[in-house]
Amino acid sequence: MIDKLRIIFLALLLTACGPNTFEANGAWARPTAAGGTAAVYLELRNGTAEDLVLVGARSEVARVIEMHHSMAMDEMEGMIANEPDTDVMKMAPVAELRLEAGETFVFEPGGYHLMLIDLEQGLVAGEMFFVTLYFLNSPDLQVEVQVIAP
Ligand SMILES: [Cu+2]
Repeated sequence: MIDKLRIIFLALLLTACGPNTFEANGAWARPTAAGGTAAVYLELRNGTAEDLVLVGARSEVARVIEMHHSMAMDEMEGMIANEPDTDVMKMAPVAELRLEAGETFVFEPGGYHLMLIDLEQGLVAGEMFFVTLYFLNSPDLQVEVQVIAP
C-alpha cells in the first residue's frame, strides 16, 4: 500500500516537473524612480499543448501595467506612441498576446515588454518585486522580477 502511494506521489511530481509546463524565466527591469515608467522583460515558455492568451498584468509597484510592442518609426504610421528613451523606436499598446503551444515568447528591449506606468514605489537595483500575469485560458501566473542596473 505504501509503495503504491509512493508511486502515485512520484508520478505527480514527474507531471509537475515534466516538459508539459508553462513557466516564466529571467524576468528583469531597470532601476527606476517612483512616479516613473519602467519596462519588464522576460521569457514565457509555453510547454503545454495549447496556445495561451495573455490578456493583462498587475503589480503592487505600479498603478497600471500595459503590454507594449516597440517598433521602428516607419512601422508606426497612424499610431499613437510615446517613448521616453529614444527617438528611433516607438511603442504601442497591445490588448492581448498569443503564446503559441510549444514555443517561448520573449519580451526584450526593442520588442515586446510589460510597461509599468506610474510607479508607486521606486525600483531599486538588487531588489525584486512580483508581477501577476492574467490569461484568457490559464491560471494566473506570478512572476518574480529582478531589478538589475544597466
Ligand atoms: Cu512601453
